[in-house]
Amino acid sequence: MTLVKIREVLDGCCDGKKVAVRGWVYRKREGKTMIFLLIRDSTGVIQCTVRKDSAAWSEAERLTIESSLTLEGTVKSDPRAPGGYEIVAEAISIIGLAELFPITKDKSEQFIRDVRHLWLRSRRMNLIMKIRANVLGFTREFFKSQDFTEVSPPMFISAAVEGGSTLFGLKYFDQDLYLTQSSQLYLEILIYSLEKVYCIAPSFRAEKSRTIRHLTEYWHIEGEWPFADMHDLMRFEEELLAYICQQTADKCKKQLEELGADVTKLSSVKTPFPRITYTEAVERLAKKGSALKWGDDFGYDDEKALAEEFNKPFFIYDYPAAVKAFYCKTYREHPEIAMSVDMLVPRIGEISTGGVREDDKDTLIRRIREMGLKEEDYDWYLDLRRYGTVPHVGFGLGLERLLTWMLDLENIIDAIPFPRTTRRFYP
Ligand code: AMO
Repeated sequence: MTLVKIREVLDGCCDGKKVAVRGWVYRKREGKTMIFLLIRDSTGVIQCTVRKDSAAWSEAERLTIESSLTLEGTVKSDPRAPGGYEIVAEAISIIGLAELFPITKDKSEQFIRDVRHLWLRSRRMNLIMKIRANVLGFTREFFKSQDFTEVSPPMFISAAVEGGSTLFGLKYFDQDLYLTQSSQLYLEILIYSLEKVYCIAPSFRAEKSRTIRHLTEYWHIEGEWPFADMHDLMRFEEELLAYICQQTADKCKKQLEELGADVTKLSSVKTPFPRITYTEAVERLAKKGSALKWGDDFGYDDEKALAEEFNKPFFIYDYPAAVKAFYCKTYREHPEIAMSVDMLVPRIGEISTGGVREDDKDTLIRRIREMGLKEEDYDWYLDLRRYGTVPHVGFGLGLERLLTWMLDLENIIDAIPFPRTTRRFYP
């Protein structure tokens, strides 16, 4: 008897063979002479049948949903079985008999969110988490192919990156510190040693927004490199996104289909992406009846309206400096415009922000003061402009926003196993 993973049975490698599978009871249906079990492991779900005259019958009768077990039997191809194969059970050994499992079909969305630790066993969450892991893998592959070095920035920080309103403060022994909102400033330090760097790390935002695209803790894919301009940046970002989407469509096709996601949407992501300036975006919105004026920041509804027109990923660049962070470089002849770029996708709006960083010490000091920040908090950051300053660019892409779009998820909370929002932090 060989111990196999369920995927191997479903792939047709075990037809007619005696096998053992180890997993959990996903569903159970009891008839007078036959018990149907759906058994799941990390790789899939297989139908198992237990006949009344089999030695496995008495154990099968005791089995409850989510009990763990080892089941031995013979694999049989059967077009009626989901996946085309079933195991005719000969022996069952119960490992952990489950108490009455609280998740049943009639349970509300609210309840399912409250028992996240159990809901993560669902087929849906299993598929999402696997695709998420693959997306992280493709991201690393792409950065590596472009000679980037992966680095590990700190999560405890002493000054804001993205403005004070979304900072989480904490007591660090007897000091006041914060949780990082972005690793950008630390990546900027590292370019002076490693040049092209990236990280995939958590970012924290004390954001009260209750939308389908906000978490208080999310995973941030951030890249930074020297001797590059806005066009290099946009080219890099679109190539990264196209690579991730195409690899996912190709390598995760089965999982995407089972999840009901649109594979063609992903395989058709091709470079170059459309690019419009902020000014053009404001004009487009005005044509749709929006009252937004030049200088205002876009809200979620504006972004969605713009994204509807393109129906695929696109860029908006050259934003008003006043709505962007202190580190954004501005045009010498147009100091009111920042060399900043957002990538947007349908339904979600912005999934990444990036730009050229201010590399002139005096201009940076002026921007820090104008934004009401304390110069002394950024002394080390100013050192980077004191000692061998270089033009450089970078961006941050929110992993969960990306997945929400890629997998057509209704809400960002399903893109991460343990979502943190204003109201959710359990377990
Ligand atoms: P920004 O603040 O725009 O820019 O964040 C970059 C990207 O992070 C994601 N994101 C979020 N995802 C989930 N929940 C949130 N609350 C949330 N907030 C942001 C989005 C967003 O596009 N340092 C700059 C980027 C740069 O210029 O390099 C930054 O953090 O996908």
